[in-house]
Amino acid sequence: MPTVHMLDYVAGNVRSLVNAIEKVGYSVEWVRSPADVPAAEKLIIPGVGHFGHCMTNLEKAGYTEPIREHIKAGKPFMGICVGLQALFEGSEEDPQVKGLGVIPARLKKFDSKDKSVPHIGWNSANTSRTGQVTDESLYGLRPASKYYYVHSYAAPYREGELEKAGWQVATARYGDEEFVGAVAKDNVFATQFHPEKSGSAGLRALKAFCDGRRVQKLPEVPSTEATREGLTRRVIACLDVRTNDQGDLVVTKGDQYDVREKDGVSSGGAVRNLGKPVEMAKKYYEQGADEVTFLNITSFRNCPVADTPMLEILRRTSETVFVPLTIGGGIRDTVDTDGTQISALDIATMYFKSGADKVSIGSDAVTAAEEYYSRGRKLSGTTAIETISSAYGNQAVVISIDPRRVYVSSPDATPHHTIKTATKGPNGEEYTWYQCTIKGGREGRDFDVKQLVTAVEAMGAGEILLNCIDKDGTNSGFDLELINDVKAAIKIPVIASSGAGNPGHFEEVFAKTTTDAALGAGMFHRGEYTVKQVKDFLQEKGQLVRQFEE
Ligand code: 1PR
Repeated sequence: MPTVHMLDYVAGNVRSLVNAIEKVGYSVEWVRSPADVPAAEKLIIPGVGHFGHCMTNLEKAGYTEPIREHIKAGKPFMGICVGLQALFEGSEEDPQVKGLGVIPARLKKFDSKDKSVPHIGWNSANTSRTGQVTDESLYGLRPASKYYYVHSYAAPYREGELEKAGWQVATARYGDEEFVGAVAKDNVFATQFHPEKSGSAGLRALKAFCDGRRVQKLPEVPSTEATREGLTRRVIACLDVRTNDQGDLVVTKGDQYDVREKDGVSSGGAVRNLGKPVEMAKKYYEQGADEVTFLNITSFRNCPVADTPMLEILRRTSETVFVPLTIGGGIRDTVDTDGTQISALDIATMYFKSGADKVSIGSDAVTAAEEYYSRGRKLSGTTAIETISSAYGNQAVVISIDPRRVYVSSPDATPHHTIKTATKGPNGEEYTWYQCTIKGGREGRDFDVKQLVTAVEAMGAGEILLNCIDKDGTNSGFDLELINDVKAAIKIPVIASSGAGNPGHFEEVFAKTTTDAALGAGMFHRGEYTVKQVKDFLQEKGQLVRQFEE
């Protein structure tokens, strides 16, 4: 296999990038010291985390000069995400830190006034923004394709500016901000999106770089409608995974978190078995799922941490599924079966190395948030949320919440934040608060969802996975009241979950709330609808979606 060189300088999920490069027919040789750079013909710099952290690491390790030399020598260079940002002069994220200065512009934070930040999801990298019809594709980028982005800082696009300096630019739009999605000039190509997480569209861009095919012919010139810019509606497939009574790891699905069969005698109350995790993840990827989430719902039971079968599931899934993978369950400081202390950060690191892009924290986040308030809203710096987000970036930390409705007759009946609800309680109560639970809904806490989300946002969480026990498995639609209430409290993106029973429920949650993504489980697992049917329905209703590309 021909090779490309990749810089090994930051923590993060480089496994997916290696898998993607291998998938397009190349093998990776690691650059482990500055002395290795001159041997590289094609050099890729991945990047995660903060701009300052990335640049300081590069500088400290002595990489900046060799990288400049590589670029100056005209050898192929590709920067990905923070690897693209490193090429700029600097960033508002860490104003005192200098970039490589190859691109004459600076990065700015997205404005969170009217939208969630970070910008997470699928957006364009469109080289024909000025409306000129072109039949050329820059490094395989297509104006109608969508690519996976996750970042809070971006280079604002100002028409003509970078072009004057000889750069070709592919753009994306988030709210009313237009920004640089990809840039290319001579031997340099850089993407703000993650090609390794962008399905076939991303693999095509990686392959074009590896093959050295800067300009290609587009198979067809797309219509203006097909090139609509903006963040697409994100549809996520979720797999609750656990070992069944025979010891096999299966995808299961509960009704209000009860995953055992209800037909008593014939099934013996066995754990519902809906299929095999790796195969099902691949099926949903091919139906167009924008992300796949695995929740280990009986995390680390009686198993040495390093042998947890979820690691193998991630390794195998990340070889064939090129969209973001989230893993949840058991992300907390723990004691291994041999008595060794193992930190939440160590566990997360194992997952990232095995192919996860994000980890999802449930029970531990509730405990950490309760402690945050008891300290007088002070950060400790030692929680799983803080340690993982400072090592891997906020975007890598999702908080999974399992709330339950607690009805009250009036807001005065509880110290908790209530909402007036259209779905009255069993005794006609008109108000409800949302109680946080831990251990998969087994234990309720004297703590409400608003307290939790505001605390975890302050602690550095990047996204909220908002379940609802009352709705889970009911096929009756999402809890729109809960979603709107949480959205109003925080700026980070929210994934609506629990209750999806048909494509109309997805359309409803996107139309009636400002949720950033929506997740389904049972309706997909039972084969009632495919992810593609959901996407087609959203598209018919005028909502912007990404369709699976071969
Ligand atoms: O507490 O950090 O170890 O994480 C445990 C994780 O496992 C949490 O994310 C928690 O939500 C999840 N979990 C624990 N027990 C269960 C259970 O079902 N018994 N599953 C469970 C949660 C909820 C959703 C589900 C949606 C959509 N599953 O992920 O997929 O509700 O379902 P639907 O579309 O079929 O309605 P920790």
